[in-house]
Amino acid sequence: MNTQHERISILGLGAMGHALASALLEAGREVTVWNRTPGKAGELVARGARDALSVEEAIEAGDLTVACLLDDASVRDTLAPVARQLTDETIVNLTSGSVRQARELAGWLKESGARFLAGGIMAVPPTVGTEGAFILYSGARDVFDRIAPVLGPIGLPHWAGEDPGFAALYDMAALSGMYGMGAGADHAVALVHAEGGNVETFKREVLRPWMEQMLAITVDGADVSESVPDEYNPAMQATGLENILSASGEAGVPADLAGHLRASLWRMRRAVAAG
Ligand code: FVH
Repeated sequence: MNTQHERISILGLGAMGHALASALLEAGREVTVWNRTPGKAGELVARGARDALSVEEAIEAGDLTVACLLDDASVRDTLAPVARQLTDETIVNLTSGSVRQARELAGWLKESGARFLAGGIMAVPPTVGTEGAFILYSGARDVFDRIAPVLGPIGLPHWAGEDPGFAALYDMAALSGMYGMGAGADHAVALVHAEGGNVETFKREVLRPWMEQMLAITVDGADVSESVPDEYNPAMQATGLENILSASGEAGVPADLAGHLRASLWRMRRAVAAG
């Protein structure tokens, strides 16, 4: 089938689902959208999207259906009632989740007779469809080969392997790297703040250029082994790390990067609880 003429249905019009639909419309694709809470499709409909009244209608309207919902449970909630309609349908799940969830969903959809691809979106809503955005996919290679050009406008398709859990694996691992970087940055500004420095100036003039300079070296140096290559000069690195711990102790800032991750989680949970 001609890529341009494949009809795409999007389940979920949160910030990300909306951005996906928008990028596909922009590229001239035929798009149908569905959202649990009605009334979110207005601008997309004005640009040519069809607003489905039910999940059944959305799946029926598309040659392939993309789910972009909150979590694995919401995907199950949405697809379980229409399980019998899924035979021979192509479902691409771009909802974030764990490796196990992706494998289990793949198994369940296979039993339902659907063709399935799991995905992970390496973009945020404003960067969907822009240079640098890419989408991880894993599952059946023939499904990937078919849908990659169709969904190309949302981000560069990246094949992560036949195991349906691998898109989630790479997604979660990459997010861990990102949040770890964030935890390091949180710790850095906490130190500067505790010692009376100007956080904004520090971020702009020191932290950002330094992290940009060190990004490739940090990623290339990531390792699971206990050994340290000689060229890393372990004695110098050990002194450097001791200096950070001393500076943290003097400033009264816990040098516990996992603690910064937990603090971020609690900050998000408090925001959710506050509505
Ligand atoms: N936004 C981002 O920056 C990240 C970037 C990387 C990928 N993530 C993942 O994308 C999924 C969707 O994220 P989102 O930003 O669109 O999330 P929300 O704006 O909160 O929208 C959530 C949608 O899910 C629907 N929904 C929630 N629960 C259910 C349910 N039980 N049954 C059916 N639909 C459900 C919700 O519908 P409604 O509340 O409007 O009725 C929204 O459409 C996510 O996995 C990210 O991790 C985004």
